[in-house]
Amino acid sequence: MIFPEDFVWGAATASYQIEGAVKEDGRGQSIWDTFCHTPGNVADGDNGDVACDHYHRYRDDIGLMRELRLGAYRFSVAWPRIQPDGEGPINLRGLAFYDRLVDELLAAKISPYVTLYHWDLPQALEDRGGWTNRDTAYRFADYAQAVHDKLGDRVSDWTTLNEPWVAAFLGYGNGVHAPGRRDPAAAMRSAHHLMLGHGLAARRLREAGARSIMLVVNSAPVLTPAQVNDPAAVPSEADAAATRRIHALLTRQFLDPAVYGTYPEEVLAAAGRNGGTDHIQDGDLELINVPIDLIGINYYNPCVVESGPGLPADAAWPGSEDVKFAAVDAPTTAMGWPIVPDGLSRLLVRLSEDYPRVGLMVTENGAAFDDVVEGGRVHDDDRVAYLDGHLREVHRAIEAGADLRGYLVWSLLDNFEWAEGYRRRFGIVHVDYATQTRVPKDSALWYRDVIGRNGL
Ligand code: IFM
Repeated sequence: MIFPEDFVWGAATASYQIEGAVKEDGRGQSIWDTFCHTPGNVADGDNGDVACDHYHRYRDDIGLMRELRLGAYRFSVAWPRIQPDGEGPINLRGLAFYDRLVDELLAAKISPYVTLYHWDLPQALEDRGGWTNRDTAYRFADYAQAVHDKLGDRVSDWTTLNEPWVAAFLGYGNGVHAPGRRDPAAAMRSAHHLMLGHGLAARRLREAGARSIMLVVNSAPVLTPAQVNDPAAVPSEADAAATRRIHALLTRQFLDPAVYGTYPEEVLAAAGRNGGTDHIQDGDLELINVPIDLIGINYYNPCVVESGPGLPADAAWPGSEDVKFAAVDAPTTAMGWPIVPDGLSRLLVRLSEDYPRVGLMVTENGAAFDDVVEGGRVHDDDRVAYLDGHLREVHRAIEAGADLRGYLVWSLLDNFEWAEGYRRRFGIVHVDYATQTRVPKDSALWYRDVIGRNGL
């Protein structure tokens, strides 16, 4: 099973999950610092103060990437390192870290894929309303420009936002993520302002000469329980309407405005029932609709729903009244997420049909398992099986015609898994947090060989 010649193989991380050094070189406070240091928000009271200490160990980590033959490394820039208060003067010492990181990657022949926003909003901006405040979108564009000014001569692959659904709906809707707000109207507003920020930043990046611009979404095929095991199953009209509505809230809410300059009617109706649509101003959709080169897909499991007459909306899903979120009959990862590899090919084929002019990249895929180190090794056969199963589906989607450019495993390192703290390990490289020792798991060695063969 061989992949296209120029297929991109790599791994992904995010700033707050691995860097640590939260008080170094002038970094300002982020909403995740505040959230973690508020008791009760994160499992075991964990926080990102030290994380994988990547801020100091990045050279060794790039050495590991080289040993694993990665062709690409997707990382995010911490906005509070660049602008401690979210606006105003650039903190050159913070920017210098990413400058060194990029140079080191290029020296190792690893392409940097830079994500500008992976959730660590400067706290100073949150104090003024965060993403519920329209001004944050404009501040984001300024910050994007500043990062591009410094790195744009060497970085060609740019991502504006990572998973705006999560930032808006877990951050402002059900409060499981920072800033921990629980307000459906705030979540809907935030989702729009994130997209406005995407459009404003994408335009600046384009004008500054960025070669490739990507928007990354956490997407999933939205299926009825019967469709999980039988793609040919025909749902009732009520169940089909439930899947359409949740697909609109999860995926089309972000990709339709970016690619087509429109919002699905289900999204406008959800906003209408949750605070109204006044925050969507005339001309906003034109600002959001800037041509992008790639859609990044973070896939972990399908979303399974059916009609649930009378049920209230889930706090993370304003507009999901009368929908039942159903369990899936499948083995699960340590996160409790069902393992359904063919959900990935079904998703990729669907997105390539819905957005045919934009290329696709799997920007995250992977799994947490309860790994143990035995005699200096981690025999994570469950993760190898997970990755193998999903890569077969990636190949299948390419054969079916999807314009898929690459695959990035989540994650390079075990890291800070947000509200789950450090107890969930997604890395292909094990991290002993007490000593910061890295041990490539069997999955890392397997992945290295997949990359070497360009196939399975
Ligand atoms: O760790 C996260 C990542 O930050 C965003 N996508 C999902 C991963 C696993 O939960």
